Amino acid sequence: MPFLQAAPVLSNQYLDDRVLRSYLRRVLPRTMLGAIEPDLTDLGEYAANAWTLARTRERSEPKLTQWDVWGERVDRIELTPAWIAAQPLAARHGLIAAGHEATHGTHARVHQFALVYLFHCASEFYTCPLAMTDGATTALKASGNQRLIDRALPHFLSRDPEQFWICGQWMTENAGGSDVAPTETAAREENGRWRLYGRKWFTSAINAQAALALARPAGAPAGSDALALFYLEPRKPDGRWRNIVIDRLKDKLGTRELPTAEIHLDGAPAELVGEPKFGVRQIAPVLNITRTWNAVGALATMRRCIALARDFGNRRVVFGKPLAEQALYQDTLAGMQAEYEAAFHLTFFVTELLGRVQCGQADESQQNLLRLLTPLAKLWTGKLAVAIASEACECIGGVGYLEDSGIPQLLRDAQVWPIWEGASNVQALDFQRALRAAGGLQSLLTAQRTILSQVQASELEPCARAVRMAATAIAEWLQKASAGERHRLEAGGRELAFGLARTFALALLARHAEWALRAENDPRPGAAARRFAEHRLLRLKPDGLRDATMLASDSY
Ligand code: MFK
Repeated sequence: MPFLQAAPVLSNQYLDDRVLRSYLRRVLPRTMLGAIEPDLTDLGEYAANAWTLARTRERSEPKLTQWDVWGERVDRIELTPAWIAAQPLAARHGLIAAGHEATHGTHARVHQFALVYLFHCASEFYTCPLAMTDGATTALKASGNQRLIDRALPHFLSRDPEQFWICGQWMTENAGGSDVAPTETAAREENGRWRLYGRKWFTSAINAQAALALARPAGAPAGSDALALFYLEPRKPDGRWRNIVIDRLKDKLGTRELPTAEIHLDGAPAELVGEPKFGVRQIAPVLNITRTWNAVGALATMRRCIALARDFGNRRVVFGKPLAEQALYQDTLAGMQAEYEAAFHLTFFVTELLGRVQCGQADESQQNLLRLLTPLAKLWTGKLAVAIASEACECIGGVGYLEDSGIPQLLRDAQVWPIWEGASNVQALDFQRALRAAGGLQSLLTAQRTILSQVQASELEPCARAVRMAATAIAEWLQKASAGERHRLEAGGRELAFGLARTFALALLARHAEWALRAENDPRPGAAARRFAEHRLLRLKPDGLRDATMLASDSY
């Protein structure tokens, strides 16, 4: 008998998901859950099958053909089979619509993001344009531009695959990604119509039927305040580009199925979304929505990696018994699971807040809380997804390092979470921007205390204690850092953001554990909370700047 290893398999990704299902039972009305469960089950089945299918067929990537055989510039893009399947699937499951429809009131966002979480790993990052489309929907609604609302939203929110459109977000240029102030794309008004001229350096999902772009109106001063936000439909009904040239598709570490392009705009017709300035303020709703999608996608990556490592542990026998029965393997999985469960509750709490804010049912403190927690969730989950993907790769060992196991792709793809939509340091700085606007941590600390007051079980006391101790340490650190120069606070910004995210997440996980114990007699969330509390919550440095300048510029 030759030595064989059994490949990990996935069962229905909804029915098999204890964490998601337990959470939905707590937060959703029973009738609503009953109504949406068949759809969640369908997507869970699709996700499991897509994993098997992806392992058995030839890998494909989008292909750009710039010239046709007769010498005409065509810039035609062929999409992967999963991308072709994704558009009708996204429309039919309402992956954007569900988040905006009134049917489930304030629960609309929880419903939508449960769908997104199940779909993401089967989507080959089709969730990227979906995220941008959701963001564009939110930004256009906020703009009050009725013409564009009437034009674009019926497409973005359609459940009809024939009508459904996706929307790109064209911000990044050669001169700047994190900092958009040096944007060089110019907008000129010609014969009563705006036209854009310039180069966009990263345009994700270039096949989108619409896009939002930042550009500087001719004659406007330098700086980011002078940028304006424009809406475009990049192609004519016959598919030809409207004064846009696709220079190339990017050769990326991961997300290779996603057609990310470098483009030239050579008089592309566009429409102003709002006033011809303050475009960053107008595109900010897109950033906050896509950052939420980012956190949900990162969570989906973690869940997928843990599911594969766990299943592998049941199949792989070493030293005479399955890995799953070995103490150190169990301990490794437990650590991953605890981190993921905490991240899950933080991320889905953000979606709950988003639903309430969107329905006008959030007071000022809850609005502040959403603004504060969004960059924290994006920052922490992005980093954690890479760590968990790396750990899962190691769990599966040598085979996990081989391309056709599918695990390296998960690891490479995971690396995008901390980068796009603003890298970790951008999130840390955005959190400080939000903190200044909110006038401090009050809304976050008050919410955390309220959540913690619902944790009564004695077995969860170590968790409550860990939250209280961390909150005190953070408040003291912040008070000291805020009293100094701003760059001292900035230097500690990453650790402050991680610490707050982890502490708030522990409070949420402990609250869910309390409910699970009482309502379902399930001790597992409590075990996850205790385990997470044992992990380090904070790594605040007494002085973020001490030694940093010297070490950062180190050379022989
Ligand atoms: C499942 C898949 C999900 C992910 C898919 C994503 C795929 C998309 C791929 C990409 O396109 S990646 C490119 C994304 N680019 C970024 O995320 C940009 C990163 N940089 C930042 O976020 C910077 O912080 C920013 C460009 C916003 C800095 O710009 P400014 O102009 O220097 O900032 P400033 O002056 O502080 O803010 C201008 C206004 O915007 C202010 O409002 P007011 O004018 O009313 O004072 C800010 O408060 C507001 N603002 C900025 N960020 C905000 C915000 N408001 C709300 N929320 C925010 N996050």
